[in-house]
Amino acid sequence: MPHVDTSLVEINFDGIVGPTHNYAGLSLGNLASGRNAGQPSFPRAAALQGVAKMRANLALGLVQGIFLPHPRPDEAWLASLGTDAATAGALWPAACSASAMWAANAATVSPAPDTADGRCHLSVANLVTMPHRSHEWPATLVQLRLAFADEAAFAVHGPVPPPFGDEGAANHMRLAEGHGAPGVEVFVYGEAGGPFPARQHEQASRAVARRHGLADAIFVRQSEQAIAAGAFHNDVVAVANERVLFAHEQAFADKNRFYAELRERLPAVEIVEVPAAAVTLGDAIASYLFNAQLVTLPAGGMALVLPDEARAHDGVWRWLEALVAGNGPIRRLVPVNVRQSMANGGGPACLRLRVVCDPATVDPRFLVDGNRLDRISEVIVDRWPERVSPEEIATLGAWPRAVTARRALLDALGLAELA
Ligand code: SUG
Repeated sequence: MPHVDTSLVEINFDGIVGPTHNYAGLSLGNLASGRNAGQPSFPRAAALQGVAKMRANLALGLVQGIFLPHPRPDEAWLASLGTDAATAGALWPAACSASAMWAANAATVSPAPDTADGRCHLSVANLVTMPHRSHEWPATLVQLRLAFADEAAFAVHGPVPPPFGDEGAANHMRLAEGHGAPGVEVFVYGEAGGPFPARQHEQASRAVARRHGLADAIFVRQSEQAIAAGAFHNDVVAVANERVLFAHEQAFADKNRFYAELRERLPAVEIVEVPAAAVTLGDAIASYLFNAQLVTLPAGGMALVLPDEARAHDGVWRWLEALVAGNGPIRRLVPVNVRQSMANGGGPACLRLRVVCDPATVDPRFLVDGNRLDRISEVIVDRWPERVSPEEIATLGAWPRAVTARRALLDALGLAELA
């Protein structure tokens, strides 16, 4: 039996949806982003949906963390491009994007049992493929360095240098006998050639694995069919938790080789595969059933925290109900409403970054209980815009209301140093 460190638990850090949340159609290959381009957005509802999801996770007995919205519009980024709010033109929507909410793209995390120096390693993702996401990493890095400042427990790395695109944990899965046991880390990369950009470069994945000092890593190519069908990240077609891999049959380019490798490294692995005959790739992407948080419940068994859209899809829901009725490890379905995020291609799993660590080693300002979520909700209700349209965004100037709203949240959480 491998050594299991029982002080280590999985914490889900959710990105709080910022006050500039909008639909600008910025992500080629992300079908929801394209479909909803130009629609009005509802930042207050979006942020409250995120808070409700965190409450649902707390109710399951899970430990919950947060990341804060970034300064948007990003004036510093515009200045580095020689422009500003008045003259940004086509760069303006990218400067305003609230895309940092999708914390699964914030970083790749290798828990302590997997790394050579026995610390939990985090590499901030460079997100270079999409302009609106490419300027997230500096503000993410500041938060990672603050939340995980304990150098005995954590090592926080800067971004992999361009041109190697790295989209963080959305293309990374960890399989282990338990959170506190040594794990196999799986890096899923894309390859250019299809109709949409492949956002995760193999060399970025390999660089992260080397920097984290991983003893056991597997590199797997995402299938071209999956990217072409709209799976712009692996977490749209697969998710793993402890010894369970839950994946679509067409998620990987060479699944037989991958599964064989996985079984060799982790004989206890359980692969729950959804056949294309039951759920097509198109239906998987439309319903986002794989963009679920697959979590271990404190009382035992696993739950899938999935979007309401999965329940609304008859075929998908029937398949899932049969799954939990069987004798497998996934015992419970927990649908949540994250519709505002979903309309930009971000499901429950996109909104969170998983970090396996001892909660006592994390800056407590980044952890939440019911009371802290109440405080966050109050600021959102008070300060977040109810509705914004793209026309308004185009004529807002520097968007002072968004700037003061974010500032109020930082003050309420004792994180004014992030201003
Ligand atoms: O990078 N959407 C995000 C969604 C990210 C989802 N993350 C994971 N699958 N882990 C993206 O495509 C849309 C922004 C816009 O169009 O306004 C956007 O950036």
